Amino acid sequence: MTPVEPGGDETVEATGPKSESVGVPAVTSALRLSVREMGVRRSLATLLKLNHADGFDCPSCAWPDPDPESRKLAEFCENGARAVAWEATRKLVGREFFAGHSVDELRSRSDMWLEEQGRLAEPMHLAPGAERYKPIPWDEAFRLVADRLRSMGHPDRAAFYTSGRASNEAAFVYQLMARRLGTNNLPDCSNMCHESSGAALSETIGIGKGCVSLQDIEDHADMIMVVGQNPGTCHPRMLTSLEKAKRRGASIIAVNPLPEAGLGRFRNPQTPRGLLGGGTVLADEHLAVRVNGDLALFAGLNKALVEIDARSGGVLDGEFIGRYCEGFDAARRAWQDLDWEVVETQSGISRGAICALAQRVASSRSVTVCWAMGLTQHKNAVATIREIVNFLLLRGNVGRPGAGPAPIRGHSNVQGDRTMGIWERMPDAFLDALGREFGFDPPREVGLDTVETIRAMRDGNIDVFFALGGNFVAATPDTEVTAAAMSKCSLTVHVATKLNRSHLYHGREALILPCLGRSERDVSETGEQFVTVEDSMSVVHASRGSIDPVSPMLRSEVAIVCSIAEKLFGADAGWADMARDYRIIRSHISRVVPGFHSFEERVGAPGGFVLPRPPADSRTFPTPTGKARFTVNSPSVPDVPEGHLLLQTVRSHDQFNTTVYGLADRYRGIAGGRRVVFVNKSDLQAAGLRDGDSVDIVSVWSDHERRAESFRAVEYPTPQGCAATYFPEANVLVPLDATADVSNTPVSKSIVVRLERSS
Ligand SMILES: Nc1nc2c(c(=O)[nH]1)N[C@H]1C(S)=C(S)[C@@H](COP(=O)(O)OP(=O)(O)OC[C@H]3O[C@@H](n4cnc5c(=O)[nH]c(N)nc54)[C@H](O)[C@@H]3O)O[C@H]1N2
Ligand SMILES: Nc1nc2c(c(=O)[nH]1)N[C@H]1C(S)=C(S)[C@@H](COP(=O)(O)OP(=O)(O)OC[C@H]3O[C@@H](n4cnc5c(=O)[nH]c(N)nc54)[C@H](O)[C@@H]3O)O[C@H]1N2
Ligand code: SF4
Ligand SMILES: [Mo]
Repeated sequence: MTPVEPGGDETVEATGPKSESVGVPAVTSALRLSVREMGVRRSLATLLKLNHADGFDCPSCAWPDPDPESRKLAEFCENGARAVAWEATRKLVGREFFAGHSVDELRSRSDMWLEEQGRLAEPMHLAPGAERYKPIPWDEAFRLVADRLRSMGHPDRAAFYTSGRASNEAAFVYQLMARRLGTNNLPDCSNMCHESSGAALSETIGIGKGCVSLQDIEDHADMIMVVGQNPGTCHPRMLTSLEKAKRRGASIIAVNPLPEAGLGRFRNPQTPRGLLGGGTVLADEHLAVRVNGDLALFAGLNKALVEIDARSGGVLDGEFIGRYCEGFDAARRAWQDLDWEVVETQSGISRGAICALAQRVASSRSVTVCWAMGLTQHKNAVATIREIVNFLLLRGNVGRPGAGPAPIRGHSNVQGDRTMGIWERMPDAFLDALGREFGFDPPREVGLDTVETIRAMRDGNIDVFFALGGNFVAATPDTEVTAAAMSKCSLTVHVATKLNRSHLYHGREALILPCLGRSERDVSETGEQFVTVEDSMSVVHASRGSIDPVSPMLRSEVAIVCSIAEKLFGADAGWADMARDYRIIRSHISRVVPGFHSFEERVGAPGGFVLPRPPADSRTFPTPTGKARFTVNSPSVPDVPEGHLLLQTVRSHDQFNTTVYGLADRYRGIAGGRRVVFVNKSDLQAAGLRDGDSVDIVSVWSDHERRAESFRAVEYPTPQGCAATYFPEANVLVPLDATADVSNTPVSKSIVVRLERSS
């Protein structure tokens, strides 16, 4: 059986891509859901606090908030409201639920059904060999985890996964617990997400984060490229910022194999123009690049820029290159030698179109490039992003207003978690500071990332798998392999808000530890606590829940981690104090993490503070040589045999990662189901198929073929040779060993497949 089953009935309707986004229907549907899940009182108590300086941070994506003075009463999008309703529902999953459903039975339910049952209400334990989870007192659960961690032969036999919703405070105590135990095995969702961005940016500009602020996009950039990103669905309020940019004259270029609705006409529900008028057309141009053709495209753009400069001068920023960069000559030679035919074939974009865009770039004062998963989940993802850095460096588009690289983060605090030390390879300076602050010697060997953790579990090398949030089994590649790997652990522990598939594909023994969500008040013995988060633009700010916890049995993530650590390391190690008063954690952070001096004071300011980003702040590049680096990246694409397609996996409008809210994908015209595969008309014809046919997707890899059954073929405007389908259903198709160079991110957007008519 395939571990991830679709939700709902599968009579899928497909009516083609839409060219317009947002507007009133979206907002009404979000409000209806809020009232259904939370009732009127909880809806008001949450939605009016969402993304406000005295409220809580949206648990959905990592798009930044405007300055406190310019925030509106309703400072959220449809998806933010939906995420809150999903979290703040009053439905509970407690002991009666688990008594009524065996683990086996729950496995036959869809992901959507599992989460729909409500919030996890109390700690649950699955004894070895048992069929059902049973309640366990918190203290016993903590002791059990500590005992198992203590009895492992080596600290590296544990792995501590983090999903990007954990607060800075929770992440900091969590990594401290792992390192005090003696391991750097801290895999996280970032390994599957923006790891490639971090790797490419650190190497070239010296920091693994973006260098752009909200003001750069809204007020300064005169060209914004949105590459491999679907903001209408995944970062909806970005459309508001793009609209502002557009209305002051900036041009917006979309680079995407799919014509995503968000970049077409945008009807902003917060303006009369959006409510009553025709809205704003955002993208000036859509380049329908082939899947994974971006490296060729940007190399082509760079070649064209160099050529135009050679012809008419004044295009490259010679002064910037001379003063701040290295490696330019080698890169220029590589562009000169690059064959236009290679560029055109790999990118699917004509030389004429690339040169026209280069002209436009050459006459733009400041260019920002935004990107997300469309770039990071390919074999050559790191090279692609390095080439984008080349593109920016050529015209000095780093370290001045409106210019720079902008990786747009996914989970609301995934960037903050990394800053707090959730990484299997934190630099020595961080480990030194951590060791000094807490008087121990942190482990120095590089730990396991996500893919390596799965391999280690599969090979019987992990005893305890601990997850701070997330849905490891469904989100990671090679679902069947991962599900089997989990069962090799002696204990699997999930700190979670909702029941999900990872709780059902468990170790010999398992625990589910229910925690508070962002929207809920967090009251400890010393009073009400707040936590902090960091958004995509490196702004750190406070987040305070505003409603009563849905169950009195819930604990905060900080409290759960500190309680386990106290059992492990003893009562005098300060863990209980940190759980009682988060200011103590912040004070430790202020001495360990760069950029956090006077943390408590500065985070008290409305809207918080911005972390230093030397390339953006002062054109300082903290690379080993102190220079920004041009790199040589030869364009490449996967080898796709005749009769095969390159499949990418995307999110629908009605999901947040493995959380499936509904079965529609409004902007792509899909309703009633998720098992669809979007294919170009000519590829359907070549395979003897038609729109509406039922097909199996078969992925081809060196070890063996993988199959996902019964998808509805949807004729769709994607470049020839390319296809798209939804994750997590498609994760059965992604081989564990198919990962990006350098970043080791699963290549979830470059899967070589063929379609076969379902039998
Ligand atoms: N509603 C909603 N919001 C979310 C999430 C969610 O699941 N649902 N998830 C959150 C998370 S964790 C993340 S990381 C972000 C993800 O945000 P996105 O990266 O925007 O999300 P994806 O659906 O993965 O879409 C990737 C986009 O890249 C395009 N693409 C695919 N392959 C290529 C390629 O080779 N080249 C180019 N140029 N484009 C390509 C796809 O067509 C699609 O438009 O969203 C966050 N926000
Ligand atoms: N094929 C394919 N696979 C992908 C991707 C892709 O594009 N294609 N994208 C990848 C990306 S970008 C990412 S980020 C990963 C996501 O991987 P994960 O972060 O592991 O997955 P999520 O679906 O976000 O996790 C959802 C679960 O988190 C728990 N949860 C929600 N809120 C909280 C909270 O406040 N605290 C705690 N403790 N738990 C909470 C709930 O129980 C919920 O079921 O998936 C990756 N997998
Ligand atoms: S754009 Fe992202 S962070 Fe902002 S309200 Fe929408 S989902 Fe939440
Ligand atoms: Mo992500």
